[in-house]
Amino acid sequence: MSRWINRPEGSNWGDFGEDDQIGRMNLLTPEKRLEGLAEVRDGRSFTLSLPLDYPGWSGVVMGREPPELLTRQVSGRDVYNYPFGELMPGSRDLVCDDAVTLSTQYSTQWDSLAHWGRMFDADGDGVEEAVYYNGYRADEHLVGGKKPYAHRLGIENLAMAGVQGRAVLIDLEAGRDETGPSVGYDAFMRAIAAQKADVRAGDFLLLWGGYDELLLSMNKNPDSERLAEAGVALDGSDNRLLQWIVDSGVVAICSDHPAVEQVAFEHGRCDHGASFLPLHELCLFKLGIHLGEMWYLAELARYMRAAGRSAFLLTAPPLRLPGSVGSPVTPVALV
Ligand code: UVW
Repeated sequence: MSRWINRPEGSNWGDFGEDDQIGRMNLLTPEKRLEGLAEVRDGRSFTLSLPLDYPGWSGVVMGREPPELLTRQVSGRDVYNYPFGELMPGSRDLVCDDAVTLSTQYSTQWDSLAHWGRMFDADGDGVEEAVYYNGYRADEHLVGGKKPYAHRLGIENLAMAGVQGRAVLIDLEAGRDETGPSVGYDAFMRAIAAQKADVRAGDFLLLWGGYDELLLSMNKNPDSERLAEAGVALDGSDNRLLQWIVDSGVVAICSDHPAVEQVAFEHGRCDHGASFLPLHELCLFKLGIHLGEMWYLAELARYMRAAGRSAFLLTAPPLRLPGSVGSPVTPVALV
């Protein structure tokens, strides 16, 4: 039985198949991967992750906490500098192991399509229900009916999609005017034109606005007000910009900003029916475009600017963590 009768206006639900769980990643074909490979000219690589204990705040976004390393014990001893001779007499080996508790979306991360849903009458009975991309529900996937939750649209789908292909980095500063950190359609077009960037269907779109360097300079003691004032990000309320995303065919959008789009917390409310984060709604809920957040892009951006280039090969698989809504990621750009 189909999960939906009504699909949201402007969505592509069903276009990639009734049970599709990866959305636009379907456009990442073998040809696109070869296009990515063809952009490699210098053989230099850039690691696009922050240290995962950044930003340094605690509980600020959806209760997310920094990672906590733990040491396990065997026979009452920490498995740290552990003499293996305790288990195997005669051995002179030493072992260190550890464990970690991790908010999967605390730092450099992928949002899976399970991250953002909305209330919508998908089954056409006049009553709204809680649904996600392609009509998937969250509540039917509990493991044994209780926590931990495991979402069928979770990050494992992305992990198995082979996250490697042609990417284009846009330096948002190049198009921005002095009116603030919000980048709408006009400023975005100016940035693309200034770089003569060629964004194609099937590409990963990476956006740099300088948030990463500011955050690093704060040494895990982030000044949220300064970050909000300086954090260059897309204006998710600009319909022309949203339409550009629809038309572009990009498979994912990744940014050094923690939300990719500006977050208007100060309004304290949404107009009835509106989304609090319209770009999240368009990308994760309607079109199946994965979002990458808090990526470290500064070094790559400077290198590409100096070289007069924008495109490269991106490799960025998330953890293959079944059921998880998000994942830390250590993306690599090969230029
Ligand atoms: C929120 O959870 C507010 O969004 P994200 O981490 O995707 O920016």
